[in-house]
Amino acid sequence: MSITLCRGQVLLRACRAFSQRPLLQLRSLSSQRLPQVVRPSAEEVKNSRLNERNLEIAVRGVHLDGLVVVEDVVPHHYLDSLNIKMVEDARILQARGEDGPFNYNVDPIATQITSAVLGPRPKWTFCSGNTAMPPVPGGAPQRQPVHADADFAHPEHPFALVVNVPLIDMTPHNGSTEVWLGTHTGTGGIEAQEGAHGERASGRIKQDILAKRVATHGPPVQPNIKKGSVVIRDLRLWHAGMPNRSEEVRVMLAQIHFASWYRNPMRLEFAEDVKPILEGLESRGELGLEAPTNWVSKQQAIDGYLNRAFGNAYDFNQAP
Ligand SMILES: O=C(O)CCC(=O)C(=O)O
Ligand SMILES: [Fe+2]
Repeated sequence: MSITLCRGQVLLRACRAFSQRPLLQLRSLSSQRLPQVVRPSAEEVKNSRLNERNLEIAVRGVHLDGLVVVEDVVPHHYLDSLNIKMVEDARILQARGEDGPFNYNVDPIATQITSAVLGPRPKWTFCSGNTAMPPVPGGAPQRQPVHADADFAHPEHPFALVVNVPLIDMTPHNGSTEVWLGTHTGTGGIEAQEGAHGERASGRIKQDILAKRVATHGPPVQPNIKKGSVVIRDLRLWHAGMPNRSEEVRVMLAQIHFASWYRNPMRLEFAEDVKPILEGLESRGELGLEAPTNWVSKQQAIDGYLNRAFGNAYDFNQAP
């Protein structure tokens, strides 16, 4: 595990001006489908490698639900130090009224799962985070519209997986992401969406289609995700950022792993002092990823990381 200076940015939900739509009237179906959770043994955690049985469970979750949770893989001391820095940065960005970035890790178990689904050596070209800010005094907590991050004509087989790492326990109270399990396939792709790529709320799912999905499959879920977990989500899965009703800033790291054949032209941007860390991981056979990177000086990285573009300014499509 390594810590690297990253190109990404923190998305401040409080600042993201999604149009507010009435919440769906959800018909309550008796059983709510929860995500598959993998609980690795101490041995697996120590070796940073799932055994065959747990890897099968994880791969099944990703294929059938479009999402899987792996508990207890990221050491808390690492999350805590990152959280102090990122909450500080989030407050700075909130005060500026902008969206904005930070620091990162590569988790071998996450890469083991993404490689099992996407094929060997996925391409890591996006490194960022999402921050759910507590409501400002007098402000109403906001939610995002239900959307897919794949807001373009995309392959119908797995091509990209988001690796999310919450820095604190994530609950419905502090804005755990709402997920619509199983919607990554067979739901119409971009036909189900409105809001073209580049618009503020691109990829949002049409209201009538959401209502139909609830009627046939029941409501979505806001799972409790334990600190230390890694959540792997198909880029096509419907989901939404939810209001944080707590007093604590909720930061969630986000990387994207693309299949090696997927022609996404994005590149990471890291400070030069990260190079030996990635090279070290690679030489020990521990990286398991392609990481196309633009190297910048440490000063450039520090000066620029709070001024990067926000989430949907990035293009996850592939070259023709
Ligand atoms: O912060 C979250 O819970 C999800 C945010 C998200 O999906 C997005 O900004 O695209
Ligand atoms: Fe999203």
